[in-house]
Amino acid sequence: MKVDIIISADDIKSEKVKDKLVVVIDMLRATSVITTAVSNGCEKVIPVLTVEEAKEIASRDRSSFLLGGERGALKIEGFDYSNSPLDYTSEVVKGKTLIMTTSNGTRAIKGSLGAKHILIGAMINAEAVAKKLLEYKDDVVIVNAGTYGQFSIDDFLCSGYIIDCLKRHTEVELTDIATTAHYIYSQHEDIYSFIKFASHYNRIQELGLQEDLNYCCKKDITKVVPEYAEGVIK
Ligand code: 3SL
Ligand code: MG
Repeated sequence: MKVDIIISADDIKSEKVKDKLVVVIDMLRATSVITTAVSNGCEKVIPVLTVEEAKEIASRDRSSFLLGGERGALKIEGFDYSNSPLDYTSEVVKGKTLIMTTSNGTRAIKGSLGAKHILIGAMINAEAVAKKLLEYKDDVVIVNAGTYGQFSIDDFLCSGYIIDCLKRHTEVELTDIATTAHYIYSQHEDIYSFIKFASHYNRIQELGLQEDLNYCCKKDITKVVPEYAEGVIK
């Protein structure tokens, strides 16, 4: 199994993801939100690029559609919830459809169209993602959402952990960037000793959202692996 990494949503090239097994990672916080919502019984998540599109879809059935996401890490005016995974409890999401737009994560998901499978990965479901990749048995491209088109330490570290999980079960052929992600993870298995240098980690901390960070840095608290197909994540 070959494993490669793309470092941000802006760096996705369609020929790099075409027919590949893609894992999209935005551990802070979009893919942690999606994984949490689906784990807690959300029926489906519809990722969209713009606030206007999200509001238009939600207006079709306000009783079963939830609006969630962020701009600048903050709740969007008129939305039900922000991009905090802790908002998406089973009381809130059970049986609902979440319409979601975020700065980087939803862009990375939609930018990966053309892949054979698009899995949603985070620290909280990394081991389960690795197991699903082993089931699908194909070459893997880990798409890091990154932060506003830039490389982001958080997603890279999470990629390293998923590679570590894969390596425990199979032989992997890593590109240089994938080797680097795995090396950095292997030196920082506790996560905090390296993620503390990530600019986005610090932005979320400055907003007083340490509980979100603690939650998103937990490893393997769910076995749910959401998958994006035909416009919806389930
Ligand atoms: O960029 C995204 O998609 C968000 O997850 C960023 S934030 O953590 O909500 O600011
Ligand atoms: Mg992010």
